[in-house]
Amino acid sequence: GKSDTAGMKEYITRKKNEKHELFGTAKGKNLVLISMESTQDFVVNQKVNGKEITPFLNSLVKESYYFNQIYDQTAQGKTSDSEFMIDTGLYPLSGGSVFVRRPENTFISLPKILKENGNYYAASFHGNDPTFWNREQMYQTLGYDRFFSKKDYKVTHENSINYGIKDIPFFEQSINQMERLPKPYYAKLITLTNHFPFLLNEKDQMISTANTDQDVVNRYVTTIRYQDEAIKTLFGGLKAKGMYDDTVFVLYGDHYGISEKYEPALSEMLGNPPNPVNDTRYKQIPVIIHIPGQKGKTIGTPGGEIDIRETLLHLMGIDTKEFMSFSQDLFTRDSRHPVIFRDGGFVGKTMIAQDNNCYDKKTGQEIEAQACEKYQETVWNEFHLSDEIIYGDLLRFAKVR
Ligand code: GP9
Ligand code: MN
Repeated sequence: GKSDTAGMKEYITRKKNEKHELFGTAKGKNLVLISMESTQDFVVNQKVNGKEITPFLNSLVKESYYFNQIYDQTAQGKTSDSEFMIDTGLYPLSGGSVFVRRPENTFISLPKILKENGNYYAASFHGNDPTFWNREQMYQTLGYDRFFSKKDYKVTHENSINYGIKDIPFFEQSINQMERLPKPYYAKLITLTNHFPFLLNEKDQMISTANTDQDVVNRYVTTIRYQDEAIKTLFGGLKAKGMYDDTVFVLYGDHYGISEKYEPALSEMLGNPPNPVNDTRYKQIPVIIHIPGQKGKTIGTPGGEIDIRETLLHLMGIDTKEFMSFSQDLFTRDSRHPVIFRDGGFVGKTMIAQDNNCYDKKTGQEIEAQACEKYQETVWNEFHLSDEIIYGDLLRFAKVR
């Protein structure tokens, strides 16, 4: 209705499009996006049995913009929801995956925006079956020029585990394809090995398992360590081929990996005392933006996965004022604006709403519901508007510009 349109307009114009000092510093560069399967933020700078579980990421964050307070906002669509948020700046649906449910919609997506602003070529790389999450169809809708999927890789019994090709051969083979892409390009690479139930051949294990009472948690450490090595391989390969310097890298965890059931064992491993809001805290995923030549810094502004898109577009010098999206630039994001989750929970500046209870963000002590109530309207308003756009296919008439 009318109020929805007004509400949407408010969201569009509310955006400051603040041109902070880094605006445009990645303009025209190739974009390499690395979606790290089930990678939670606690892995960064974490040791298990005295050994770092992500030595490469730990060195990378020292020379990157590392956002360490970003939350997983995916719903049932898991990886596909994370892809959807980053490409469109819209929220996932409360049920199912937009990739599966709305592939015939029009979206103002990252590939389309980059095509319009700099004639970028967009390709996605992922070792699983092309129809998984309906990617093959949805990628066409989103404007990808090419999808390198399972059929484009040399997949053998030897180089596979769990869902498919292991991350190291995946990256090795991807580099050869990336080399041939028209420039500038947007290449999205989606890892796979660190997927539940975190299986790995003994010879690929570069660290010993943890010793909690949950094997899922114990094995997670080994697949995280393997993925880290794979990413190191990718960077090494790109450097060797002269494909590193003129590129902006975005690495992020797509969603949690250790589900609630295993969280007590995780807390034990991390030495975290039990806390009612641990579940929300474990929703944190790493977001790392690496621009060769820039020093970077660690940034503790709270934000959501959906905010990756706006942050990136600003770095790439693209004006986003007209886009209907809920993404906010993490360099200027107002920490009073809640980071919202599809189950109605959220993280505010000083409180956390989880399972219909309100908690003090710092201590995790339950506080009176009133403290959370004033934000509840923003939560439902944002989801309502986002859903309207998706269900009404409202971007049909919008311009990419
Ligand atoms: C499958 C991969 C994992 O192709 O993206 O999917 P998930 O189960 O994490 O959504
Ligand atoms: Mn995933």
